[in-house]
Amino acid sequence: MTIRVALCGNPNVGKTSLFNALTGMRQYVANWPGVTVEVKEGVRSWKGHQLIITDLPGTYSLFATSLDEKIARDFLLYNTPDVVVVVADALSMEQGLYLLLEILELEARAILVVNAIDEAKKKGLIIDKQELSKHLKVPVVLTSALTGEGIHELLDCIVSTASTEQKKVLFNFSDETEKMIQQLATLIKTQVGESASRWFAIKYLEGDPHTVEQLSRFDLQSSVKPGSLKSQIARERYDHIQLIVKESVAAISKELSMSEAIDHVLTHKFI
Ligand code: GDP
Ligand code: K
Ligand code: MG
Repeated sequence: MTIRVALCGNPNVGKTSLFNALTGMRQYVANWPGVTVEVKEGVRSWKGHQLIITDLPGTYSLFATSLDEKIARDFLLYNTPDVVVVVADALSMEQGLYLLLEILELEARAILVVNAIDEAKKKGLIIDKQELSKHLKVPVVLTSALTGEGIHELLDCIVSTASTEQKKVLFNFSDETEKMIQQLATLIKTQVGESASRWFAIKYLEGDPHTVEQLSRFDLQSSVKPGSLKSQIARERYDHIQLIVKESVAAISKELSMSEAIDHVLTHKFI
């Protein structure tokens, strides 16, 4: 079976290092018409499967503001890879988990990779992948692109995830927010299609410029203002992430208190 895999994540979390570890020398620059940012693809045979892996540009969110973000997002939206590997840095997982929650809204088959686990161990942090996986409802692999830890496990995980059923929406917002998302999704579903309607509704309520422009033809402004739930949606995602991190990260080092351990991983503070 051929499995198309997208590697995505925030800048500087080790995506390209993982990409190199996964594909070795079998890589090339993808020839995507109209795309000026260099995107690499590579192949890897694994247990009878052919993996085609794309190293997407770094992105903090799927809110398409920069060219890099637009490329990553369009690839996920329109090329629909079989498996999306979301790479997070073990020492600043929070922003990576935020991106993962957004990607899950696309109903993608996702895997969370917590990379630089060597650094986390050095700092005395324990990251409980079972606990993370239980809360996020996606497989979690701990890797180090530096030492090679977890690379074979990741390859196995990609193969097994590719054959699982497509995931449904995994994070539910508050009742109030869900109600607005569903109302808007119903309004736009004949235009954008049933399956993408939730995604577009969320992005419209977040005020995503690309979505607002796409939906501008439908005169929704009389019923819902674009961006009206921008901070609400972000806050609900971050609250959820903070809970997950608190349950999944522990300290082994005596010099590191529990709260210091969590502070390492939680970089975002809501005011
Ligand atoms: P990208 O921007 O996500 O593609 O990140 P890169 O692969 O370019 O890596 C960014 C930096 O982190 C480089 O200096 C890598 O050597 C380093 N790095 C990547 N993965 C690991 C890892 O697992 N452990 C450690 N200690 N460093 C890593
Ligand atoms: K780094
Ligand atoms: Mg890179």
